[in-house]
Amino acid sequence: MSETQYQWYPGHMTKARRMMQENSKLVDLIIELTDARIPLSSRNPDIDTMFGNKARILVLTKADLADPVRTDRFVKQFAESGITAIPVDARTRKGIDQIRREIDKACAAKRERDRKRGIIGRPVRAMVVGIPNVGKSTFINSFAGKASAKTGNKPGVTRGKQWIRVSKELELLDTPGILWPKFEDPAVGMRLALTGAIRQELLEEQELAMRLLDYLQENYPDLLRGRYMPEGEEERWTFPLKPEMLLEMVAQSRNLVRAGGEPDQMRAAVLLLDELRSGRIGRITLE
Ligand SMILES: Nc1nc2c(ncn2[C@@H]2O[C@H](COP(=O)(O)OP(=O)(O)OP(=O)(O)O)[C@@H](O)[C@H]2O)c(=O)[nH]1
Ligand SMILES: [Mg+2]
Repeated sequence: MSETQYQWYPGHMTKARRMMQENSKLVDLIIELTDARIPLSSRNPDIDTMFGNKARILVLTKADLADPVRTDRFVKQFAESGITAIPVDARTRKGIDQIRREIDKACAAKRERDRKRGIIGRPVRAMVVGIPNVGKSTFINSFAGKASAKTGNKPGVTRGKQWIRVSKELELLDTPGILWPKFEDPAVGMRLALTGAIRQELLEEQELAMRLLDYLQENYPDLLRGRYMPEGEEERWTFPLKPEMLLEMVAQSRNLVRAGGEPDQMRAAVLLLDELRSGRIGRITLE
């Protein structure tokens, strides 16, 4: 996979970025969402320059899909560098209460300033930012306890800005997902494609699937075997295998064959990527 494939930056993201910077002065806090499966690769390096030293909290979304052991490790690593990172599972609302407390903590100074100036009851305003499809709108909905923001399992669902009033004390600004113009490390682009932050059509499925299989063989061999080992053929498919062979193994395990009996790598790749994204292979962290 060549690096140039990831050098792109759609115009609507430039627009979104401008809108976010303009709204920066209206908010007390930035809630930065990252994907728990790729907590480093899903952090937009531009956020620092966009919002300077505005109060910020870090949320790791889709924790239900990530490897819990690695999530714990990342939370500790972030804590060591002074960042409170909170894993959430929007489906069960796990983590939401802790975020509420962190918002209160992060805004305590602001409330005190307001109080001294005689301003009472002004709500805290927070901007929710993150890469496409990371779960910003879903997060806001689970926070608000109602479906106020439009969500969908593809990048680019939210296009404009939308304020959502969570309570008398809190208002959240939903924003469109943005990326950054160039991925210095091509592996970052690959991880963003695997988790669904970049539209699939932009990438070659088979190549992506083989990279994934190689990673799974190295990091989660039991999950890989458990789901895709053709019955009674453990001896033929002894790890380590080349990525091409792993894809063939997936094809065979699901009887995906082309006319003539050759394994259908293309369909195997699509199936594998789909099963990864939906969590059916297991709880997997990709870095
Ligand atoms: N498993 C799981 N899925 C989630 C979670 N949060 C969000 N999703 C799913 O992720 C997909 C994207 O969610 P959205 O809330 O639309 O993401 P977004 O960040 O607003 O996306 P854009 O507006 O396109 O930038 C949806 O299919 C959600 O159901 C979570 O905690 N766990
Ligand atoms: Mg959205």
